[in-house]
Amino acid sequence: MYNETIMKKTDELKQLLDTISPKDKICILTHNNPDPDALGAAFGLQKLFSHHSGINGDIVFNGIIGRMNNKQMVKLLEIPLRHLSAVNLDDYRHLCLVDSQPGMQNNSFPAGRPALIVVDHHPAGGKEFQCKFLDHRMNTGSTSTIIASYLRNFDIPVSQKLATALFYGIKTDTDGLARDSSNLDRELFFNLYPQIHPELLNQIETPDLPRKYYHDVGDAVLSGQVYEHILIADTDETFNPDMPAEMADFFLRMEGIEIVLVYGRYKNTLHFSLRTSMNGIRLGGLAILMVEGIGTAGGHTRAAGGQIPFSAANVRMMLERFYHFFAVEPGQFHPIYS
Ligand SMILES: [Mn+2]
Repeated sequence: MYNETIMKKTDELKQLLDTISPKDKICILTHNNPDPDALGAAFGLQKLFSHHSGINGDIVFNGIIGRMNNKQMVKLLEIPLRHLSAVNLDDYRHLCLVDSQPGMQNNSFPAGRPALIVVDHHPAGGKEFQCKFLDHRMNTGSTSTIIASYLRNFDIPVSQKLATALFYGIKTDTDGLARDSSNLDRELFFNLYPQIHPELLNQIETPDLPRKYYHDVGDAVLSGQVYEHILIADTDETFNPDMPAEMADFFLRMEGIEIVLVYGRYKNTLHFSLRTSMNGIRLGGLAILMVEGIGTAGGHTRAAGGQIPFSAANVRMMLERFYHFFAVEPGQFHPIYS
């Protein structure tokens, strides 16, 4: 069933690419603060353009490359990136967006401008947009999977570095096929594996960490408060805005903990991350609720996050909404060490 869809989509994409002039400037935009899946997908789509149409598209992102793993990925796999602040989107004839959709809060796609190609696996953002080619597959575990299947169907040779990027994108978004994965994810995961660079993948997955990292870990652990299966921690001032996300994953592994909120300040913004191992809670919706009127948020059912301008009042409001959602009170929480 899914193979039929892919073949149909492949034909549709081929027809579209054949209408593009090699002189056209193309921008491949990721969502803000791109994760490995967005980076892998963008890198793969760039290859599709260069191989099929002879166009060297620019990969453009907004925000930051946060996690140490993601920084290593970009560096070691030599993913050519441009920051949105260094380009003018009006200079591009065509805009593409991967791992997000125009109109969603988590990307910088210019409002009202039509897209050439949009490939995503997140729930629709509810806003209408114009697009020549849309591949939106919510039952697929990663956008890298979809892009990798195009490269395979187009018979485009994939370098070791690109294979590693796509593989790492699939691996991180599906937790190594342990969650949210489809047959297509499995297929491409195993198809790419013999082509990856194992040493580089290892250096991406376990990068050297600066001492500041351990300082943030200390803050998070010492501030951690637990009530029943809920844990809340404050990483305070962080060296990297992705620390709350990293610490949220870390705390979710604690025995008995099923819901985690970690927040921390980076410059003048408070970043927070939500994680759960439970079914039936829609964390993306909760994150949006927590920032209503004060910030931006988004995410999946089991992982979500957001940002608000840092102020005591904003932090209080965000926390109050979290407590209210789970019908708990701050006084019920106790330090991890107690
Ligand atoms: Mn993704």
